[in-house]
Amino acid sequence: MSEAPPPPNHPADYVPPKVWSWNKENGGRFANINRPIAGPTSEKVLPVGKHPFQLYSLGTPNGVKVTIMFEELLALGHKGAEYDAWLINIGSGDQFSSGFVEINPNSKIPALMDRSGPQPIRIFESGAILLHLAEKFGAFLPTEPAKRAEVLSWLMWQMGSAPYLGGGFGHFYAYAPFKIEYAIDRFAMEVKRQLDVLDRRLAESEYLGGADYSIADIAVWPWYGFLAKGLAYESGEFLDVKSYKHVQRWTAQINERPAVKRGSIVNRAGDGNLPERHDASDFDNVGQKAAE
Ligand SMILES: N[C@@H](CCC(=O)N[C@@H](CS)C(=O)NCC(=O)O)C(=O)O
Repeated sequence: MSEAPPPPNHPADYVPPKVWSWNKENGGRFANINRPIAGPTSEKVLPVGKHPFQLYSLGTPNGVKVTIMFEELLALGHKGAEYDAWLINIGSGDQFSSGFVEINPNSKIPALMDRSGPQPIRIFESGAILLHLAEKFGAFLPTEPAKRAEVLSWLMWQMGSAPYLGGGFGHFYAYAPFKIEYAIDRFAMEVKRQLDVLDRRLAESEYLGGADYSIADIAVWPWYGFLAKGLAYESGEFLDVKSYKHVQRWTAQINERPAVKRGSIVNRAGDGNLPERHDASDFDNVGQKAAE
Protein backbone atom coordinates (compact mmCIF):
# COMPACT_ATOMS: atom_id res chain seq x y z
CA MET A 1 0.00 0.00 0.00
CA SER A 2 1.55 3.33 -1.02
CA GLU A 3 1.65 6.03 1.60
CA ALA A 4 -0.18 9.30 1.03
CA PRO A 5 2.22 12.17 0.24
CA PRO A 6 2.93 14.44 3.22
CA PRO A 7 0.71 17.52 3.26
CA PRO A 8 2.42 20.70 2.01
CA ASN A 9 3.66 23.14 4.65
CA HIS A 10 1.12 25.40 6.24
CA PRO A 11 1.20 28.58 4.09
CA ALA A 12 2.46 30.63 7.03
CA ASP A 13 5.44 28.26 7.54
CA TYR A 14 6.66 28.20 3.97
CA VAL A 15 10.03 29.71 3.15
CA PRO A 16 10.87 29.39 -0.59
CA PRO A 17 14.18 27.56 -1.21
CA LYS A 18 16.97 29.27 -3.17
CA VAL A 19 16.10 27.29 -6.31
CA TRP A 20 12.61 25.93 -6.97
CA SER A 21 12.36 22.19 -7.64
CA TRP A 22 9.48 20.11 -8.93
CA ASN A 23 7.51 18.27 -6.25
CA LYS A 24 5.29 15.92 -8.26
CA GLU A 25 3.23 15.12 -5.18
CA ASN A 26 2.27 18.68 -4.37
CA GLY A 27 -1.39 17.69 -4.48
CA GLY A 28 -4.44 19.42 -5.83
CA ARG A 29 -6.57 18.38 -8.76
CA PHE A 30 -4.59 18.25 -12.03
CA ALA A 31 -1.31 17.55 -10.16
CA ASN A 32 -0.93 14.53 -12.48
CA ILE A 33 -0.81 16.66 -15.65
CA ASN A 34 0.91 19.81 -14.40
CA ARG A 35 4.62 19.94 -15.09
CA PRO A 36 7.31 22.59 -15.46
CA ILE A 37 8.55 21.51 -18.90
CA ALA A 38 7.12 21.77 -22.42
CA GLY A 39 7.37 19.43 -25.39
CA PRO A 40 5.94 16.02 -26.31
CA THR A 41 6.08 13.00 -24.02
CA SER A 42 4.76 10.42 -26.52
CA GLU A 43 4.66 9.82 -30.27
CA LYS A 44 1.24 10.01 -31.89
CA VAL A 45 -0.09 11.06 -35.26
CA LEU A 46 -3.43 12.82 -34.86
CA PRO A 47 -6.41 11.59 -36.89
CA VAL A 48 -7.62 13.67 -39.85
CA GLY A 49 -11.25 13.60 -40.99
CA LYS A 50 -12.97 14.69 -44.19
CA HIS A 51 -13.79 18.32 -43.38
CA PRO A 52 -11.78 21.54 -44.03
CA PHE A 53 -11.34 22.11 -40.30
CA GLN A 54 -9.85 19.63 -37.87
CA LEU A 55 -10.39 20.56 -34.24
CA TYR A 56 -8.54 18.78 -31.43
CA SER A 57 -10.24 19.77 -28.23
CA LEU A 58 -12.29 19.06 -25.12
CA GLY A 59 -15.60 20.59 -24.03
CA THR A 60 -14.15 22.91 -21.37
CA PRO A 61 -14.97 26.65 -21.46
CA ASN A 62 -11.97 27.27 -23.73
CA GLY A 63 -12.91 24.32 -25.95
CA VAL A 64 -16.60 25.14 -26.39
CA LYS A 65 -15.81 28.66 -27.60
CA VAL A 66 -14.63 27.05 -30.83
CA THR A 67 -17.39 24.47 -31.25
CA ILE A 68 -19.97 27.22 -30.62
CA MET A 69 -18.26 29.37 -33.28
CA PHE A 70 -18.38 26.54 -35.83
CA GLU A 71 -22.03 25.82 -35.06
CA GLU A 72 -22.86 29.53 -35.35
CA LEU A 73 -21.09 29.76 -38.72
CA LEU A 74 -22.90 26.67 -39.99
CA ALA A 75 -26.22 28.09 -38.73
CA LEU A 76 -25.51 31.23 -40.79
CA GLY A 77 -25.15 29.01 -43.86
CA HIS A 78 -21.34 28.93 -44.16
CA LYS A 79 -21.03 25.40 -45.50
CA GLY A 80 -17.24 25.80 -45.63
CA ALA A 81 -17.19 25.78 -41.83
CA GLU A 82 -17.77 22.03 -41.61
CA TYR A 83 -15.49 20.51 -39.02
CA ASP A 84 -14.33 17.31 -37.41
CA ALA A 85 -14.00 17.63 -33.63
CA TRP A 86 -11.63 15.08 -32.10
CA LEU A 87 -11.49 14.45 -28.37
CA ILE A 88 -8.30 15.35 -26.53
CA ASN A 89 -8.48 13.92 -23.02
CA ILE A 90 -6.30 16.32 -21.04
CA GLY A 91 -6.71 14.21 -17.87
CA SER A 92 -4.90 11.37 -19.66
CA GLY A 93 -2.21 13.68 -21.07
CA ASP A 94 -3.31 13.57 -24.75
CA GLN A 95 -2.14 17.20 -25.06
CA PHE A 96 1.46 16.04 -24.70
CA SER A 97 1.48 13.76 -27.77
CA SER A 98 3.85 14.71 -30.61
CA GLY A 99 0.92 15.26 -33.02
CA PHE A 100 -0.84 17.66 -30.65
CA VAL A 101 2.34 19.56 -29.75
CA GLU A 102 2.99 20.11 -33.48
CA ILE A 103 -0.27 22.05 -33.60
CA ASN A 104 0.00 23.67 -30.18
CA PRO A 105 3.50 23.92 -28.67
CA ASN A 106 1.74 25.13 -25.50
CA SER A 107 0.00 21.71 -25.04
CA LYS A 108 -3.45 23.07 -24.29
CA ILE A 109 -6.80 22.61 -25.97
CA PRO A 110 -8.27 23.90 -28.25
CA ALA A 111 -5.99 23.44 -31.28
CA LEU A 112 -7.15 23.77 -34.88
CA MET A 113 -5.85 22.79 -38.31
CA ASP A 114 -7.33 24.81 -41.14
CA ARG A 115 -7.02 22.52 -44.15
CA SER A 116 -9.26 24.57 -46.41
CA GLY A 117 -6.39 26.09 -48.42
CA PRO A 118 -3.39 24.74 -50.36
CA GLN A 119 -1.23 24.64 -47.19
CA PRO A 120 -2.60 23.53 -43.82
CA ILE A 121 -2.51 26.29 -41.21
CA ARG A 122 -2.19 25.56 -37.49
CA ILE A 123 -3.90 27.86 -34.98
CA PHE A 124 -3.71 27.64 -31.19
CA GLU A 125 -5.12 29.87 -28.41
CA SER A 126 -8.91 30.05 -28.49
CA GLY A 127 -8.92 33.82 -29.10
CA ALA A 128 -6.69 33.43 -32.14
CA ILE A 129 -8.91 30.62 -33.42
CA LEU A 130 -12.08 32.75 -33.07
CA LEU A 131 -10.39 35.64 -34.84
CA HIS A 132 -9.09 33.40 -37.65
CA LEU A 133 -12.57 31.99 -38.27
CA ALA A 134 -14.31 35.37 -37.96
CA GLU A 135 -11.98 36.91 -40.56
CA LYS A 136 -12.13 33.93 -42.84
CA PHE A 137 -15.92 33.88 -42.99
CA GLY A 138 -16.55 37.60 -42.43
CA ALA A 139 -18.85 36.85 -39.52
CA PHE A 140 -19.28 37.82 -35.86
CA LEU A 141 -16.66 40.58 -36.18
CA PRO A 142 -17.68 44.02 -37.48
CA THR A 143 -15.53 45.66 -40.17
CA GLU A 144 -16.24 49.25 -39.12
CA PRO A 145 -13.11 50.28 -37.12
CA ALA A 146 -14.74 51.51 -33.89
CA LYS A 147 -17.09 48.51 -33.65
CA ARG A 148 -14.30 46.10 -34.52
CA ALA A 149 -12.04 47.63 -31.85
CA GLU A 150 -14.76 47.20 -29.23
CA VAL A 151 -15.26 43.52 -30.10
CA LEU A 152 -11.52 42.83 -30.11
CA SER A 153 -11.13 44.64 -26.79
CA TRP A 154 -13.70 42.39 -25.11
CA LEU A 155 -12.22 39.32 -26.79
CA MET A 156 -8.78 40.17 -25.39
CA TRP A 157 -10.37 41.06 -22.05
CA GLN A 158 -11.61 37.50 -21.83
CA MET A 159 -8.24 36.01 -22.71
CA GLY A 160 -6.54 38.11 -20.03
CA SER A 161 -9.22 37.81 -17.35
CA ALA A 162 -10.29 34.15 -17.33
CA PRO A 163 -6.98 32.85 -15.91
CA TYR A 164 -7.80 34.82 -12.71
CA LEU A 165 -11.16 33.07 -12.64
CA GLY A 166 -9.99 29.53 -13.48
CA GLY A 167 -6.35 29.40 -12.45
CA GLY A 168 -6.78 31.81 -9.56
CA PHE A 169 -10.23 31.67 -7.95
CA GLY A 170 -11.30 28.23 -9.21
CA HIS A 171 -8.02 26.63 -8.30
CA PHE A 172 -7.83 27.94 -4.75
CA TYR A 173 -11.57 27.71 -3.99
CA ALA A 174 -12.19 24.24 -5.44
CA TYR A 175 -9.02 22.35 -6.36
CA ALA A 176 -6.16 23.25 -3.98
CA PRO A 177 -5.42 20.53 -1.40
CA PHE A 178 -6.40 22.89 1.43
CA LYS A 179 -8.15 26.27 1.69
CA ILE A 180 -5.94 29.35 1.90
CA GLU A 181 -7.97 32.36 3.01
CA TYR A 182 -5.50 34.86 1.56
CA ALA A 183 -5.60 33.28 -1.93
CA ILE A 184 -9.39 32.79 -1.94
CA ASP A 185 -9.96 36.37 -0.79
CA ARG A 186 -7.63 37.79 -3.38
CA PHE A 187 -9.15 35.93 -6.32
CA ALA A 188 -12.80 36.15 -5.13
CA MET A 189 -12.34 39.92 -5.03
CA GLU A 190 -10.91 39.95 -8.55
CA VAL A 191 -13.63 37.69 -9.98
CA LYS A 192 -16.36 39.84 -8.41
CA ARG A 193 -14.67 42.90 -9.89
CA GLN A 194 -14.69 41.19 -13.30
CA LEU A 195 -18.39 40.33 -12.94
CA ASP A 196 -19.06 43.99 -12.13
CA VAL A 197 -17.08 45.06 -15.24
CA LEU A 198 -19.32 42.80 -17.34
CA ASP A 199 -22.49 43.86 -15.53
CA ARG A 200 -21.84 47.55 -16.16
CA ARG A 201 -21.04 46.93 -19.82
CA LEU A 202 -24.13 44.78 -20.30
CA ALA A 203 -26.31 47.43 -18.63
CA GLU A 204 -25.50 49.80 -21.49
CA SER A 205 -25.17 47.34 -24.37
CA GLU A 206 -27.13 44.28 -25.46
CA TYR A 207 -23.97 42.35 -26.29
CA LEU A 208 -20.38 42.92 -25.23
CA GLY A 209 -19.23 44.40 -28.53
CA GLY A 210 -22.37 46.47 -29.07
CA ALA A 211 -25.76 45.80 -30.61
CA ASP A 212 -24.66 42.60 -32.34
CA TYR A 213 -23.63 39.19 -31.06
CA SER A 214 -19.93 38.64 -31.79
CA ILE A 215 -16.84 36.57 -31.07
CA ALA A 216 -16.51 38.57 -27.84
CA ASP A 217 -19.74 37.01 -26.53
CA ILE A 218 -18.68 33.61 -27.88
CA ALA A 219 -15.44 33.87 -25.88
CA VAL A 220 -16.84 35.30 -22.65
CA TRP A 221 -20.09 33.32 -22.30
CA PRO A 222 -18.56 29.86 -21.68
CA TRP A 223 -16.60 31.25 -18.71
CA TYR A 224 -18.71 33.98 -17.18
CA GLY A 225 -22.11 32.68 -18.28
CA PHE A 226 -21.30 29.32 -16.70
CA LEU A 227 -20.18 31.18 -13.56
CA ALA A 228 -23.34 33.30 -13.58
CA LYS A 229 -25.48 30.15 -13.72
CA GLY A 230 -23.74 28.99 -10.53
CA LEU A 231 -22.18 26.05 -12.34
CA ALA A 232 -18.49 26.94 -11.96
CA TYR A 233 -16.70 25.56 -8.90
CA GLU A 234 -20.02 25.38 -6.98
CA SER A 235 -19.39 29.03 -6.17
CA GLY A 236 -22.72 30.64 -7.16
CA GLU A 237 -23.80 31.45 -3.61
CA PHE A 238 -20.28 32.34 -2.42
CA LEU A 239 -19.87 34.94 -5.18
CA ASP A 240 -23.55 35.97 -5.10
CA VAL A 241 -23.70 35.64 -8.88
CA LYS A 242 -27.46 36.29 -9.01
CA SER A 243 -26.85 39.93 -8.04
CA TYR A 244 -25.25 40.65 -11.44
CA LYS A 245 -28.58 41.24 -13.17
CA HIS A 246 -27.31 42.30 -16.57
CA VAL A 247 -24.88 39.38 -16.73
CA GLN A 248 -27.85 37.15 -15.87
CA ARG A 249 -29.94 38.66 -18.70
CA TRP A 250 -27.12 38.22 -21.24
CA THR A 251 -26.31 34.68 -20.03
CA ALA A 252 -29.94 33.57 -20.45
CA GLN A 253 -30.18 35.22 -23.87
CA ILE A 254 -27.11 33.47 -25.26
CA ASN A 255 -28.12 30.22 -23.65
CA GLU A 256 -31.18 30.15 -25.92
CA ARG A 257 -29.18 30.16 -29.16
CA PRO A 258 -29.49 26.75 -30.89
CA ALA A 259 -25.85 26.90 -32.07
CA VAL A 260 -24.72 27.53 -28.49
CA LYS A 261 -26.71 24.51 -27.34
CA ARG A 262 -25.13 22.35 -30.04
CA GLY A 263 -21.59 23.65 -29.57
CA SER A 264 -21.80 23.18 -25.80
CA ILE A 265 -22.21 19.41 -25.99
CA VAL A 266 -19.33 18.69 -28.39
CA ASN A 267 -16.15 16.98 -27.14
CA ARG A 268 -17.80 16.01 -23.89
CA ALA A 269 -18.38 12.53 -22.52
CA GLY A 270 -21.60 11.38 -20.87
CA ASP A 271 -25.29 11.17 -21.70
CA GLY A 272 -26.61 13.89 -23.98
CA ASN A 273 -23.14 14.82 -25.20
CA LEU A 274 -21.05 14.22 -28.31
CA PRO A 275 -17.49 13.10 -27.52
CA GLU A 276 -16.63 13.59 -31.21
CA ARG A 277 -18.44 15.46 -33.95
CA HIS A 278 -17.92 14.59 -37.61
CA ASP A 279 -21.24 15.49 -39.20
CA ALA A 280 -24.22 17.75 -38.55
CA SER A 281 -26.36 14.63 -38.25
CA ASP A 282 -24.32 13.52 -35.23
CA PHE A 283 -26.55 15.79 -33.15
CA ASP A 284 -29.60 13.76 -34.14
CA ASN A 285 -28.15 10.79 -32.32
CA VAL A 286 -28.00 12.55 -28.98
CA GLY A 287 -31.76 13.03 -29.00
CA GLN A 288 -33.80 16.13 -28.49
CA LYS A 289 -31.43 17.98 -26.13
CA ALA A 290 -29.37 19.68 -28.80
CA ALA A 291 -32.32 20.57 -30.99
CA GLU A 292 -34.38 22.16 -28.19
N1 LIG B 1 -5.30 30.60 -23.28
C1 LIG B 1 -5.60 29.28 -23.74
C2 LIG B 1 -5.91 28.42 -22.54
C3 LIG B 1 -6.17 26.99 -22.93
C4 LIG B 1 -6.28 26.10 -21.70
O1 LIG B 1 -5.96 26.49 -20.56
N2 LIG B 1 -6.73 24.86 -21.94
C5 LIG B 1 -6.82 23.91 -20.84
C6 LIG B 1 -8.22 23.34 -20.77
S1 LIG B 1 -9.44 24.59 -20.54
C7 LIG B 1 -5.87 22.75 -21.09
O2 LIG B 1 -5.73 22.29 -22.21
N3 LIG B 1 -5.20 22.26 -20.05
C8 LIG B 1 -4.32 21.14 -20.15
C9 LIG B 1 -3.00 21.38 -19.49
O3 LIG B 1 -2.82 22.46 -18.90
O4 LIG B 1 -2.17 20.47 -19.53
C10 LIG B 1 -6.77 29.33 -24.73
O5 LIG B 1 -7.65 30.16 -24.53
O6 LIG B 1 -6.78 28.56 -25.70
